[in-house]
Amino acid sequence: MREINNIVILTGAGISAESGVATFRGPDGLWEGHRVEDVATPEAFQRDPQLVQTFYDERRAKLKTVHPNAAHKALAKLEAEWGGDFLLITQNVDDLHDRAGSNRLLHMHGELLSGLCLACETRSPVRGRLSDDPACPHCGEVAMRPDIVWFGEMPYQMERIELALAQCDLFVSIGTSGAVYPAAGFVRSAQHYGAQTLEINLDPSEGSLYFDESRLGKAGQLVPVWVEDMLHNG
Ligand code: BV8
Repeated sequence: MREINNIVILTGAGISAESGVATFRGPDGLWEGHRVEDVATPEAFQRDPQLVQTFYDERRAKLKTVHPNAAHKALAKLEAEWGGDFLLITQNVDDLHDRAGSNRLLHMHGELLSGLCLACETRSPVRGRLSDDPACPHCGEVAMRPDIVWFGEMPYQMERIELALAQCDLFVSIGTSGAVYPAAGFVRSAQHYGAQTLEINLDPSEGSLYFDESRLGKAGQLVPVWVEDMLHNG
């Protein structure tokens, strides 16, 4: 086991569950009452932009009612106090890691609080509703879409992610079902480069067998314990 200096963490919807943010693959397999194909693909946006804009407007509005939980806060503490390299990659589009104080944070699937102008390709903060067709603050065109990576679109900053996975000594996956690629493949990349791998999840993920260690339980309980252990015995 090589010494642990560089840590890469991947989070998914499960880390926000205890904050009251719905995860995706509920028993009915629907996303907040919608089929994925109807709200989270470029084709869905072409077909029914108002449905898609409203789906994201409703999730954006909900952010005002939820708060970071102990797991988000513990990861921000680890980043602040860890002596080596650290990168937190999240699949989540909520702002809970940001509000918990994480800085070395990468939203690989975009963010609810950001909008992307299809006319000038500039990103700008969005607090209100895109279904009201606001003009782009940069170019004035009415052509804003959610700054979200839909199915069939390339996740953000993949080169930076691949470099971090190649250089990390420890890869930790928290609160993700391991159902969505390329994120679900990160554990195998990390392992290929010799990193140790740990999964913290309520249930075994689809990629559990690839992890050196799996800790099953709630992130709000297990992540703070793991962080304290890393900071005092890492
Ligand atoms: C792409 C934004 C190609 C939208 C999201 C093989 C290789 C490459 C691609 C594919 C492939 N096979 C299929 C694909 C296509 C597809 C894919 O993976 N499909 C799956 C369904 C099979 N992938 C893509 O399309 C990706 N793009 O491949 O581009 C390309 C190449 C070249 C050029 C152009 C393009 C893009 C995927 C991104 C889609 N967008 N999000 C939105 O949010 O509205 S993905 C979406 O799912 C969210 O980001 C979410 O985070 C993510 C994954 O879900 P999870 O986070 O894991 O959430 P889930 O509910 O599933 O699980 C929650 C887990 O938490 C559970 O395990 C549960 O047990 C646990 N849990 C619950 N409570 C707790 C808990 N754990 C701890 N504590 C708790 N309290």
